[in-house]
Amino acid sequence: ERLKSMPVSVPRSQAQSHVLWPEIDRITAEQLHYARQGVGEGVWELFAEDGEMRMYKREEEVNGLVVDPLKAVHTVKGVTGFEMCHYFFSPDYRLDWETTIEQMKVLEKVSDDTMIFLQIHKRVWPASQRDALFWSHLRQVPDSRDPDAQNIWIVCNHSTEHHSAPEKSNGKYIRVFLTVALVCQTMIEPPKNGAQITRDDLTCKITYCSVVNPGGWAPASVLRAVYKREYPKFLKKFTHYVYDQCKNKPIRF
Ligand code: 18C
Repeated sequence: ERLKSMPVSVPRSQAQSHVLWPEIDRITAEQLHYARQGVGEGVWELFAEDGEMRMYKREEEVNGLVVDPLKAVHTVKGVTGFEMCHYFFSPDYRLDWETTIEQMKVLEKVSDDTMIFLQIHKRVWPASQRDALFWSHLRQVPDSRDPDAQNIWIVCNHSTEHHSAPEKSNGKYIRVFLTVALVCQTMIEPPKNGAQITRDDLTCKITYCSVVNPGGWAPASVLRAVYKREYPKFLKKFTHYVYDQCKNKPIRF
């Protein structure tokens, strides 16, 4: 009798009981949808290219502040989408690849796949120093075109508030507002004669989308220069880092 009344499915994420869950669920789904839309139709302007990497932006301003949306695509061999997303999400590795940070703190570990971060970023002259307070959520995504494929992962970061963070208005830093998504899909070239899959058979297709509102005055020309320098630097450094970390380790899907 007791067995009959037990739930038939286990919750997908332990974060489901958290007050932020409806927002996390909605924004992650929106970002996934947005990431999967192409960069065609002339609205996106290519501004950086290096090997397989392409970075596009749209120039946009909100109340006089530059908030140019960014969309990047990249292809990296030898790693899985899970591995990429794992290294992007986990605080343990952040300082290894993130070069814009001065300090990082996990304010709340909601669950294994959801955390709240407070980061202090490096100051860019002549603007005030910035901090960022955001939830970060890692999730595996079912592929609607191939329901058997369990090979797409997303990390979504989105600005939030938290009782243990300084108020954004009286803190030492100007708080930025960000929405960031990293979506990664593993492509597998099936090895011949049913041999075991090796890293040579893997290709990871990456889409990275970001919108950062500087939150307060910052000269547009400096900001666009920082943007143009920092985003390509980030995506190259981060993907090399994951490749190096993984190359001699067993494959993780
Ligand atoms: O996605 C990335 N990282 C994640 C984990 O850290 C997370 C963070 C997002 C970054 C938010 C940007 C915070 C502002 C940073 C200030 C500028 C620092 C530059 C330092 C240079 C030495 O999702 C990877 C992000 C990689 C690239 C970020 C570049 C952001 C540029 C946008 C600028 C807007 C802030 C205005 C600052 C004033 C400048 C005149």
